[in-house]
Amino acid sequence: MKKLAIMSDLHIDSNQFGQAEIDTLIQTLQEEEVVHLHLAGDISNHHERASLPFLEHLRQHLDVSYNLGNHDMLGLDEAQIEAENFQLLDIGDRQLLAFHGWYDYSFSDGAYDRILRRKNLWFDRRLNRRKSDQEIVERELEVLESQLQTLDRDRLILAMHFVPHRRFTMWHEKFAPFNAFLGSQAFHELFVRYQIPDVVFGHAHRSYGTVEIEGVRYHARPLGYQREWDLTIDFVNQNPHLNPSQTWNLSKRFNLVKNNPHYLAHKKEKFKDELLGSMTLFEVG
Ligand SMILES: [Mn+2]
Repeated sequence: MKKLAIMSDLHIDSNQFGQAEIDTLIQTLQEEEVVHLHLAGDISNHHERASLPFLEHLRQHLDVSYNLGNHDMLGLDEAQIEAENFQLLDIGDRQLLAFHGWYDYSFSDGAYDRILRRKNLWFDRRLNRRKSDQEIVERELEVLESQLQTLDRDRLILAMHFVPHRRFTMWHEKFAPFNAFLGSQAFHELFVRYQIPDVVFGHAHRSYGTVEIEGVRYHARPLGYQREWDLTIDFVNQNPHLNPSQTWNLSKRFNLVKNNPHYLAHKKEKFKDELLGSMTLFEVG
């Protein structure tokens, strides 16, 4: 059975993907009979220098498509971002509509001026989008709805980068202030109205698996940063002597083990499982 795989948040630059990681990814996809890989954003911070060569490499082995995440947008102008948005692809007996998405602060109950000040601490301060965040979301919704009106929704899969429902926002007091920049509830409302069966998204580096809300099946299995990977968290848990302060700070935990030869061997052994856990697979005939 041929499959479509959707992954997100590979962050190949931060995660230092080299030949070994790329080979394991290709091998894993081939073993799963994946004929098409879609990447739902945050491939890297360097779209032209890092992501495009990576995508070309993958395309020697299977079909690859993508939509942009906020990290991919670094250094791109609005026309380049627009040119990559809303791609419609026939993949076996399913149809994939991929778009970037954005955020409109609807996941935050904070005051508007505080949200704007907080944005100066967020990665996206480095992006140069020409419209307000609300205007960007309105435009995404407008184009999306015009497409949904014409498509056979029963076989449709949507892929986007940003978070479409507040169920998938963060509760931790350290991260909750940044919910404003995760996505918009307006996407979910549109999906329900058009009875969309499957939506895959990423952005918030937390894996929820598959969760159905009001008839929409959401799939969230971002890879995220190496410090967040199961294999890293498991290794530190299994080797408490390497973490004498018993910290749960993921950066600190990763720094304690990242050059440890036992960790590197463990990573090599478990990387395929990490990839498999970070793929949403659809049988496409
Ligand atoms: Mn992101």
